[in-house]
Amino acid sequence: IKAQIDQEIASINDLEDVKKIRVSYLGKKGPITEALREVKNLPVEDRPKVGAYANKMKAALADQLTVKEEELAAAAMQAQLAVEAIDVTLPAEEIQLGRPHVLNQVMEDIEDLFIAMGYEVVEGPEIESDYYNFERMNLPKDHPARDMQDTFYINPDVLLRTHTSPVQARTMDQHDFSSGPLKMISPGKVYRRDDDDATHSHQFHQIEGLVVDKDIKLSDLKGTLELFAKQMFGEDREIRLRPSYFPFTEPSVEIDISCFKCGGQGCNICKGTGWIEILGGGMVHPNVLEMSGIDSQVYSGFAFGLGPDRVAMLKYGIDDIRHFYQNDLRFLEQFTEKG
Ligand code: FA5
Repeated sequence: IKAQIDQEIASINDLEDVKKIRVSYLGKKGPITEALREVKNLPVEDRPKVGAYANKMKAALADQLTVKEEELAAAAMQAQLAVEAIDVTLPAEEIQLGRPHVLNQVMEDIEDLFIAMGYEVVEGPEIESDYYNFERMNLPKDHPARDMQDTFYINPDVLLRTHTSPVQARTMDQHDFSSGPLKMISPGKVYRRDDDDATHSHQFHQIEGLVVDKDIKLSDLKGTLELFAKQMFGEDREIRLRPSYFPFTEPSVEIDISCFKCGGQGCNICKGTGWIEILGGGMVHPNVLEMSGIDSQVYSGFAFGLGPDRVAMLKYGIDDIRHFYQNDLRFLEQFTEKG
């Protein structure tokens, strides 16, 4: 047996072989265990000698197998280290760092300004019902003013929202005035069947603003937007209100911002007039308040819809809105985190 064991140990290749030898020689049915079991049947005088010899063989084999196991484990570790070796002297590959899109940066800057004025940020769905997008904005079916905002319909009752104004209705429906006035902004994507050109895109962004409380006046809207313009673009900016029409506000205004220092940043998109329209707004129409169950005799509000794409164009002197959506890295990389 000893010679056979030695031969088998010499031919071990892996841990599986070690296991097999251990089971076949040291297992319950192995020859050594068998021999030890037989000791009791031997003549008394032979028992100690045979027993001692079998035990010695058992211990020696167990030791040999343990040594083999350790050798195999060490060899496996060496092989793994060789495969996983890292050459720390190799030059590193350049990592391409991402950065926030310039439009997201501008939207966050605008949000921060309004948050500082106590506004809450609210989100609404981009896939919107006709009911919230139009009817709750005082635009019943077949109202001619629906032509101002043609959109992409998913079915006759569901569409891609044309403006962020439906979030006004959704928020007013929820608001409890016993907790204080309603002051919210709602940023997001909107969609229109507009032909793309330098200042129009079929998908663009808006930031809705809404304040409802007792005694809110048009002058509050003007003061708020003046503050916004000066903080966003600098103290020398001015705004001007032009009479306009939206079915959901009365009176309605369009608000332009001055392109200061003509010939400088933003002038090209002001088309020589010195002004660019960046938002629409007005006093919330009593019908819109009443549809949310708000008593228009007691409460009044102002609302506005701001175009951050145009704000970004003005801020950075970008002459074509389409640059924002073409993902050309040469354009996008010009804008660092802080603008
Ligand atoms: C509206 O969408 C109204 N919901 C705004 C409003 C809200 C009025 C609350 C009253 C009360 P208007 O269609 O003018 O209005 O769009 C608002 C702003 O979105 C514009 O001033 C402009 O900055 C931007 N805008 C409109 N159409 C496009 C377009 N196709 N591409 C890029 N920006 C656009």
